[in-house]
Amino acid sequence: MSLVPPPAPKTSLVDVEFLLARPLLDLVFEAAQVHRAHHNPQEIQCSQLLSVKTGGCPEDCGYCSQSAHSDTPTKKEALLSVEATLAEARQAKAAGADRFCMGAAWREVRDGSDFDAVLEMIKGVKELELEACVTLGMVQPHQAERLREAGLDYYNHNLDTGRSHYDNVVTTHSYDDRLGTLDAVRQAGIHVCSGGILGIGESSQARAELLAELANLDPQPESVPINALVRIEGTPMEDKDAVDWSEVVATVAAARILIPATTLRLSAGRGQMTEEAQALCFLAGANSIFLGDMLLTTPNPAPKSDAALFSKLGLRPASRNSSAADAGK
Ligand code: SAM
Ligand code: DTB
Ligand code: SF4
Repeated sequence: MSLVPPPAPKTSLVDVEFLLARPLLDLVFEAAQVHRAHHNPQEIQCSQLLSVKTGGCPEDCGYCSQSAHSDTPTKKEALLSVEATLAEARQAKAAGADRFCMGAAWREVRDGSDFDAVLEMIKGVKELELEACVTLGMVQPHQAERLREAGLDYYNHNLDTGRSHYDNVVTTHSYDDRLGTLDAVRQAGIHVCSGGILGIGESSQARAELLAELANLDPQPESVPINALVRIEGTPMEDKDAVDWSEVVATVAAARILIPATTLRLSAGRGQMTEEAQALCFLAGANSIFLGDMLLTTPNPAPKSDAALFSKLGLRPASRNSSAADAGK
């Protein structure tokens, strides 16, 4: 008799399409139950983002302000210094973030002085007792190992959309390239942060494909960002219709049901959502946001308005345990 455990059942495309087609409030109700079985529903993990290398990216991702293929208001800059980056990280910690995420507009990591500087940034962020996350484009296994050795907790690399739509969004790298990077990150023992964007011309099938692809990663990603397109002047997607709030809520709810243990981030696009729509996302299982005035190159809701929203909803940053939160009242 074989002692090899049977493979985990795969999430099929039909399963996800069925979920997304359910009446919205039924879906939210189930997602809220799954959420409460796996997480404290009052706690929201708070990350802060910083673009450490902005613009001039050789990739042609159609949504992105930083692609050299698009003429956008974002201009190319050199890599920030380690000192300037750590000064931002200190401020992020003081403002309540527990994770600092650094983004570089690179196609891929190249060995050399810039990568060495990013490794120093990661070490410095860890010394501040913050979790460290980076998003640097494609990485090879030996580079992922070096990131892990520097203390990196999370690597963000989104699948962005379903495989059938990917070539309509990017042509300079492939879906399998993205999966290869996620594999290198996973093999190095770094937590995987991978999600997608809504509103980039995808069909509901492509959305379902994305969720099935993420749910079938083994192990499932520890962090899943759901972004709604921030329309950037000069990109091929500047005139896309805004994604309806109900579709963001449904996607969040389906992701929570399919990937129950993950930290599910309501990521770019909150600035275009009402408080009520964000509240439904939190009810449906979103339990992470970016704090701070800026994402990478575009604005994020003001920290004051996020604090007011948390107060109305009885939410608190996950880094403040309940006794600390009570003491602060
Ligand atoms: N170069 C790296 C990469 O491609 O993974 C990292 C940077 S990229 C800005 C990280 C993610 O941000 C993208 O994969 C996409 O999901 C999201 N993103 C980028 N521009 C966006 C926009 N205009 N609106 C919403 N999300 C966006
Ligand atoms: C993710 O999924 N969203 C973040 C983070 N990972 C790196 C980036 C959002 C970028 C939004 C557009 C901008 O500010 O340039
Ligand atoms: Fe933007 Fe990243 Fe694509 Fe470069 S690889 S264009 S930074 S999303």
